[in-house]
Amino acid sequence: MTQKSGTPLNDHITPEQLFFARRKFMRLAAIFGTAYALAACGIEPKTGLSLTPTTTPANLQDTLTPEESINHFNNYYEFSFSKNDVADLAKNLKTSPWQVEISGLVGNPMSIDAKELITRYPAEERIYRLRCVEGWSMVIPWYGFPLNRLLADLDIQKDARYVRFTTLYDPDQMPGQKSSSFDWPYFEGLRLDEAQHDLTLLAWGVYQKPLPPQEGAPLRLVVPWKYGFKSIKAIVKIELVAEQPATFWSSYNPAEYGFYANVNPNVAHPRWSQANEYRVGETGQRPTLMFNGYENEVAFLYEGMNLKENF
Ligand SMILES: Nc1nc2c(c(=O)[nH]1)N[C@H]1C(S)=C(S)[C@@H](COP(=O)(O)O)O[C@H]1N2
Ligand SMILES: [Mo]
Repeated sequence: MTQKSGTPLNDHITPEQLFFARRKFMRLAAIFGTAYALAACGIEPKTGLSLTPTTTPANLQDTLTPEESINHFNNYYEFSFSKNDVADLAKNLKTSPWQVEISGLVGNPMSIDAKELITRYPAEERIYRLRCVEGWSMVIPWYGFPLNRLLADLDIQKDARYVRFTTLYDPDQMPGQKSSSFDWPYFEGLRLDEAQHDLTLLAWGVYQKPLPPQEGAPLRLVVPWKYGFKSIKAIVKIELVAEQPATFWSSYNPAEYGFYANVNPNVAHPRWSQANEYRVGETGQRPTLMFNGYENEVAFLYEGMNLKENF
């Protein structure tokens, strides 16, 4: 069974919903075909699906953001700066075959097709909040597997302290990469212990379907306690490295975007407050929570650190 770290179930996830999720998962296996069904076989038969939803403070009603909104309100600068245009501009992205290189300070480097990688690890549904640094948020039902499962198979060398991720570079398919304002391809990084945290997900599905291109198909990162820009899409490379890697937004504007990018209502962006957020589909604002509401799970990672300096 893949659920560990005692992540409590949401108050709002009822047994009926768990049952429903299980039935949906059976459908998911059918949608994805044999390979994915095989992945499903790795899961304890009684449960059928390892549900590891977010921990939600009792006073916060987290409703899933509609699929339509999730799929048509996207940040993906490889395609457009305009959130509503991404879905259409990305729709022909060729996501198979898709080679992922896993390299750097590991005993077991590999180059593996995304489909094969995905089928190696049992699928889990993870309902996570996503909070963009711009001040909007969603609640998204992802499918994927914890990155730590893959990391455990790599024979990580002892001087590896960070993980670096890179997006596909293909300006013909990703016209935004023809713009010289940015240092393409998109690149991101996590400290190794952040990457190994059970909440850190490699996602390949959303709403019981494979990720659509605009959502980062075929494989993306989801780090729910950090601003959305850490959750890099369309990953082609995962490297274990010794030094803190440079990251896309921090390289573009180091005064405004840091390496850590932990959601923090007490540390304002230089140009706007981060105290509140707009939940897509709602009216008005709601308060932004420390570490996006995952404080109990992740605060230990930053004990003794100055979060204003390490923003
Ligand atoms: N490769 C790549 N990954 C990316 C981005 C991007 O422009 N390119 N945008 C980031 C930002 S700013 C956010 S908020 C999330 C948005 O994810 P969504 O479109 O699935 O909501 O993706 C992140 N991952
Ligand atoms: Mo974002």
